[in-house]
Amino acid sequence: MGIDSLRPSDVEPLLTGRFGHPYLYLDSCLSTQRELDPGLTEGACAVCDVQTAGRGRLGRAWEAPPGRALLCSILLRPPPGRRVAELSLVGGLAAAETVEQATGLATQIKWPNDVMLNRRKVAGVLAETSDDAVVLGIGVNVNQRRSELPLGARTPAASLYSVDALERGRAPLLAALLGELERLVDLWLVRGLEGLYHNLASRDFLRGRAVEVDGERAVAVGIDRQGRLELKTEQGRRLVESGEVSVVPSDDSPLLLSKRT
Ligand code: BT5
Repeated sequence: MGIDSLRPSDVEPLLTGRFGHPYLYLDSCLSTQRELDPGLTEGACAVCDVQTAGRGRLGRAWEAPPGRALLCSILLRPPPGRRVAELSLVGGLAAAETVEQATGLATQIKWPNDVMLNRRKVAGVLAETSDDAVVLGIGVNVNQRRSELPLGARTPAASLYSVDALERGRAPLLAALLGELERLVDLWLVRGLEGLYHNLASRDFLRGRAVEVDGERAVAVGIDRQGRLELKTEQGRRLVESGEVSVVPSDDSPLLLSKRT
């Protein structure tokens, strides 16, 4: 493959909708999350080839070697009163559909913000508010070799390349991601999460799995219609609005649903 670039001259001709305008490209930046002025129009997008301080949630780091991944942030302006957390799910769905179309392989959403391919995390989403805007950051692992993926992550990582050994141009993937995100955000604006619920529920990675949430063991019932995670615990059912979920290895699970006698 020739030079795989995300410069405006390679990406802008592929954009078909509102998202991606204006398109701000940097070879290197701390984090694309810092590059969007909240006064820009909805759909403004910041992209770089490498981040020196890429971030995940709760102060965690997002790591990708130069030139291998999609690292982008998109400015959104949800109407007042809408739950920003839902936009993480919308962004996750957009990334999931884009990866699925590119690979032909099924993807899943691990609540609240991971996109899974072959049971590994291939993309992550971070929704942050800035004035009355939301900056939605999406990182997709595209051409990283196995040795370039983070080691020791709680959720093992994958890239598209690590799954099918095909090297892909990132510009068409980015254009597809922006188009998909625009379509899903428009649907969400009109119909809320309800309009995306079937798509979300059918990709629910945690459903039925033994999990640990904030130190408590539970079985994930699944993502509910408001985008929360429903859990079945020893004390009964409860809903989680946000939090950290880890999957408990199956031979270590408490078997809450069918207790051993
Ligand atoms: C996320 O956080 O998954 C949100 C990631 C958002 C990244 C994008 S890139 C463009 C934009 N600019 C930014 O600075 N951020 C956004 P979280 O669920 O907290 O996951 C972070 C954890 O995932 C880390 O602690 C690592 O264990 C792991 N990790 C780091 N880099 C990874 C990668 N490339 N692939 C898979 N896992 C990774």
